[in-house]
Amino acid sequence: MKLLFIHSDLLEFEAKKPALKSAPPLADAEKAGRVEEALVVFYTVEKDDENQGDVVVAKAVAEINNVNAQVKAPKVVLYPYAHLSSSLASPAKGREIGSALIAATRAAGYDVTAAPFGYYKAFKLHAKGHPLAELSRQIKAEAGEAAPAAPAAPAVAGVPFVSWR
Ligand code: A3G
Repeated sequence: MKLLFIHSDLLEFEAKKPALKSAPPLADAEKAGRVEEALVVFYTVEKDDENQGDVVVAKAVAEINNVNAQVKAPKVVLYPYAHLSSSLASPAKGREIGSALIAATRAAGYDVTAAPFGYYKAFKLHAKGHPLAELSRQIKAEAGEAAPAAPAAPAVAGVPFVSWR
């Protein structure tokens, strides 16, 4: 799995049209979003993740914890993005592991917005531009590796972190 983190003032997105035949229709509330003060996490599920989704998801949540321990964003956006790897998981596995990532990130205590999977989307993103506002991570499961216990999110006060501005 590849992750691209953007600590942002604002993300707006809008689903335009399905990119996959398997993309289910979206409820109105799912079609568009606007999130302020978020750690935006673009994720690509890779072929190598297909059989060890639980390990990869647990490691991804640990990376979200590591990054958010530094930037202290009050919200997380999980944004499926097929452009961070040339070795993609199948759409079905991508959706399944993406859904598990959403559930695990919520279970870790984050306020999560999930951008729709399987759609072309317009988006507007305002990155904060501080030294840690743009980071990337590559996550791999070792052969036979068991999933670690789900890590909990570090507590984030309800007040947005302001010292980078
Ligand atoms: C877009 N430009 O990328 N990992 C993450 N998302 C995936 C994957 C994958 N392996 N496969 C399909 N849309 N998708 C917008 C999703 C993702 O929403 C992608 C769309 O399906 C078409 O590939």
